[in-house]
Amino acid sequence: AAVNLEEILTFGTGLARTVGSVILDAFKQPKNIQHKMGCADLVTETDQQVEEMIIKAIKETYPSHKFIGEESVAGGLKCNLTDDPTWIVDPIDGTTNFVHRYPYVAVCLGFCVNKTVKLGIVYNVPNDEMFTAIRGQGAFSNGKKLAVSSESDLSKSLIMAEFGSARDPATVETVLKNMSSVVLNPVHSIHCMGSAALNICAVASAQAEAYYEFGIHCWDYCAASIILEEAGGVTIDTEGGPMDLMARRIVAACNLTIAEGLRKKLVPIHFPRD
Ligand code: LIP
Repeated sequence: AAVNLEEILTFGTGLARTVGSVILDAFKQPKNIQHKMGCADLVTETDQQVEEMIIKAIKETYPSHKFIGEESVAGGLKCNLTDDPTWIVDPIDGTTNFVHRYPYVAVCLGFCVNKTVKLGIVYNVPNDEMFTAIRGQGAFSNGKKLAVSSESDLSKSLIMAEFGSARDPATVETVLKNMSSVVLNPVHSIHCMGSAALNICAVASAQAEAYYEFGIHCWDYCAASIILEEAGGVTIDTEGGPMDLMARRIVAACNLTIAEGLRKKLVPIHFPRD
């Protein structure tokens, strides 16, 4: 069946708002926190509940579509992107923020056909900010068209980055080494918002010039990547060339000059592919 992206966007934004109200209700309540891959890799019952709601709703409306979801993969399902229409879902990007009531928490719905991201929805729940993009049609935040920063000097840039969730000393050392070589470039500053998707949306909104991270997963950057591209920005692989959705790493920037300048400062950190 032909895919109608406008119809999917209407459905997806409605779904993001519906689960957003569940997230908002839970946001201020005490949380039942569990750990996944390590002491800093958190999950709550809300992550799991919201992912189930999202998958159930998509299955009812689009029975032929496939999914990759953060909590389903954590539960043992394989991360298998095919040419079929596929939703890549992060029920709560910024789970650490959610746990600490730090108000940058997003529902991420990416939609791929032929392994290409066609549509992205990132809903910042506490701020009620809906980022959307359809390939070729621009990017929007609450309906307002987005355009990236025109800065081309890395030394005048604000960079978004994260500590990530790995806590083995060798990885942490390289994360810090990368932050140090970026800040000494120099750059104006490095900020950590605690959500890969919202970091990328900040670049799409001209609130920052670039973001990079190693160790993220496809659901953390799928939806946001098209929002940035449609706002006029670029997403590249940390080795150069186009972004690889399954490589667990990205440099996202307002333009290629900034992206390449930043990329060259980074020592790669290797994670198994999604
Ligand atoms: C998290 C990110 C965060 C990043 C972590 C993790 P989660 O996603 O968005 O910014 O540093 O590696 O992937 O677990 O909250 O969906």
